[in-house]
Amino acid sequence: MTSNDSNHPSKTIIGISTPVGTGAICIVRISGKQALPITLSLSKRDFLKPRYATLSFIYDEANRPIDEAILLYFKAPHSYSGEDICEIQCHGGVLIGKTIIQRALDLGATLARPGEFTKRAFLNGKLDFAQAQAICALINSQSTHANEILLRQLRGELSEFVAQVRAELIEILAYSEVSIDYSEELESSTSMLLSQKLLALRHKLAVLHEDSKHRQGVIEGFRICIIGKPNVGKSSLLNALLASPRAITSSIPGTTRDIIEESLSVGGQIVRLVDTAGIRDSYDEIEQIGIQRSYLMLDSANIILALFDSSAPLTSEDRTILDILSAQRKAHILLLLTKADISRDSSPLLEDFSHPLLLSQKPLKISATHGKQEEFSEFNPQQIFTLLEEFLSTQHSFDGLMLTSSFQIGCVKRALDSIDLARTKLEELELFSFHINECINAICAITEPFEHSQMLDKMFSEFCLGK
Ligand SMILES: Nc1nc2c(ncn2[C@@H]2O[C@H](COP(=O)(O)OP(=O)(O)OP(=O)(O)O)[C@@H](O)[C@H]2O)c(=O)[nH]1
Ligand SMILES: [Mg+2]
Repeated sequence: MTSNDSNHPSKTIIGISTPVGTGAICIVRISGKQALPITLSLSKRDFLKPRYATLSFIYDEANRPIDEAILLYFKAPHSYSGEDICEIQCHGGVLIGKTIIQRALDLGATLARPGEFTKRAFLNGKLDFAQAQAICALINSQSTHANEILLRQLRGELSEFVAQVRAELIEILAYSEVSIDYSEELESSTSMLLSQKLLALRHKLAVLHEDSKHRQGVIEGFRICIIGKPNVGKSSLLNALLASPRAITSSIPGTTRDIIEESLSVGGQIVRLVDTAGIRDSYDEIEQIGIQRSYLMLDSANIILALFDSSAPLTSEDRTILDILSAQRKAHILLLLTKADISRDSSPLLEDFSHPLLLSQKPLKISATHGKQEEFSEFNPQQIFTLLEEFLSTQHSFDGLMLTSSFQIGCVKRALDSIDLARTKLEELELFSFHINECINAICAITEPFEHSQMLDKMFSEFCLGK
């Protein structure tokens, strides 16, 4: 990084912190050594008292007023970024804020990149990385439950957990290092003790990892994915749940080629509902791409609505899908038997219910189109909504510690892998120490991912502008 880089810490950055568009006020934020001089030049004032609101005009280069605004000065290090920060609360709209920014750029400021104020706060020790991520997620949060979890993370709950795990690992490392220095092997009682400590730690991390993986949707928004072989009725179900003919349906297998994603309200919570291309072996190049996307959606789903045609025998395509579903461990699966209006009780599918997944839960029979039998003549999606609501409410009743991003979940997974490797090396202390050190690095990356500056740039760039 050179000092010419726009995000070099020596530069004074400026950005609009409020959403772009028409609104009562617009907040322009300036952070860095020149924040105060630039704001004084803009307002033609001699000084600003820290933490006091000052009503002042802002002027252009020809001394014409641009706007009347409220100025706030936060003196370093008592500011969000840890640097001098000035906030100019001008009137809203698109023009005034941009004009002030242009004038400040002429006076030496540099445009902030997305997330750069928070990145500076992190680099200046005002926040650790978990807290910075919590802020990013809070801004994008769509539910009050997610807010509660993220506020706890912002207050340092996850950071404390990381510090505690780190301390336990360092204690384990100390035993090993002392033994390397003196005896090169562990006494059997020490070896037993370390093994027990590692096992307890592993359990704690594994529980956190599993809980968080299953509840990722609480923070990131739940994604419900409709999966099944071609022609099983996926798009018809999507349309029925949305109460709108969003997707094309037809009796030709392979009608849906791409992902169709729509928002849906379930019990007052907005979720994403995804229709996919039917999974089967296909020689059609475009259909193959669609099927690949179906697999990707399966990986990212929190809930899978797995469809099987109750009017026909189970096929090899169904079995492939059942095997895929059995192998995945993240999403909650709801099994639905479609076309119940034309299925008979003696349907071959019901006799073929030997797959463990089909035996593990009672599938719900549905009919997404107007059918022949009276009882299914009108599909009532309420049954599915009720099941979805029940699942979502179990997710929200959880109030334990939670990892709130894929990055944090990945860190804990790496820590678990290192613990597993360390436990196999209790007789080879150099290697044991190596894996414990790896584990410390993995877990500490949640709060201090210092070793990857490019990754930091990428992660902060996902923040919104002006934050
Ligand atoms: N009788 C009856 N027909 C249905 C039902 N659901 C869907 N169908 C019919 O089954 C055919 C396939 O429905 P789609 O919803 O297009 O199936 P799909 O799974 O999206 O198919 P692909 O997009 O090809 O993967 C259409 O002719 C629908 O009208 C149902 O519950 N009962
Ligand atoms: Mg379809």
